[in-house]
Amino acid sequence: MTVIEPDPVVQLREQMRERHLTPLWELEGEIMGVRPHPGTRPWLWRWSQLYAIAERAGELVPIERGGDRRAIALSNPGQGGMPYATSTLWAAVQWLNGREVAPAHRHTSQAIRFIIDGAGSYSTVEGDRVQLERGDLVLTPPWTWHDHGSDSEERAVWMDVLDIPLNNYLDAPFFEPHPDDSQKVTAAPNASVLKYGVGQLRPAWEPPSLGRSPLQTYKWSDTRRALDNLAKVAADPFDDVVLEYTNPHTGGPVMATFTCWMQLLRPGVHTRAHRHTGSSVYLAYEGRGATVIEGVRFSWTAGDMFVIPSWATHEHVNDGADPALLFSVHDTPLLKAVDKYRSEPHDSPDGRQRVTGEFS
Ligand code: GTQ
Ligand code: FE2
Repeated sequence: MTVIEPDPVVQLREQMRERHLTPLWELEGEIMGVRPHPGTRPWLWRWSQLYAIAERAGELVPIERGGDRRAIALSNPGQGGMPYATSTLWAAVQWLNGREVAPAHRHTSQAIRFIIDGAGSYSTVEGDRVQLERGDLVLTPPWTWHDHGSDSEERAVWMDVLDIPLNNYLDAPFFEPHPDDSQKVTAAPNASVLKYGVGQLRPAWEPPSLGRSPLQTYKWSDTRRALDNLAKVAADPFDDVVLEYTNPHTGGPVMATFTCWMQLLRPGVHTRAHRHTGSSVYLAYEGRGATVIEGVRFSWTAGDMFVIPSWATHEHVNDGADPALLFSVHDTPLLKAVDKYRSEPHDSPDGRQRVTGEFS
């Protein structure tokens, strides 16, 4: 009879398991990838479907305390059933019926809205009320009171983007309902636009606002003018005529964790492809075109929303006769703040990917 001694390595492994310890040598590839393999998938939501669903929710579902908003989240199929567009970004279509109020609250997730149709609606942020008009970008910095409402009979609809997934990952969420549905308006109409809307000039008695943008609303007429002016003089090989919305006092992004862009793809433009760390959410604002993501062509028309995951190679195409406009939100400031931003151009002579399929 030979007694079989238990294998000491197997024993050690068992002891580790019992003590909630894991040896790196058994999982190195999983835990320290040689390149990003995001769960987030390239995906696109069609405006016709977003609109029909939101409209139906407007008929069936009242806005009540608890949910507070009639917002419908883009739920990326690679996010394991979570209502997240990417690993850092929440994106939603929000629908407000005429005469409705979406009650005041505040949270540590920062938010922006990009207005698709304002139709007599407003948003109040920390006592500063602005009319929402198509193409406006409205900021809700962390922990600021905000409510939305309508002075007309018509519905308003817009895109929300928040850093909810990031905030939850960091175990940093706080939320508080305001005692009143509508907070008091304490500022003159469009006060922040009147005070800070000409970015190169600042009220001389005030110190610059460094942490976040003092401008609450970026009006579409200003954005459009800047875009048309830029198109006369310069463009980027990867993104064509593209503007970043900035904090006018710093030139930096509007908030800490994500940044917003408005981009004009001129007729006939086909950009070079590249990839970078960080994820993005897009709204096709006007016109039509396509974005090739990892070899798959995502054709879009106005109102469609789509996602580009981290490190996914992408290029934009406008093969039509009219300009196409894209609004987008990127978590780049976050990646840069933690020193994890990396980018590279696509390695092919013409800078384009080989198209292997079409998203459907
Ligand atoms: O409008 O305040 O899509 O608090 C998600 C959470 C919108 C909002 C969203 C929110 C809001
Ligand atoms: Fe909110």
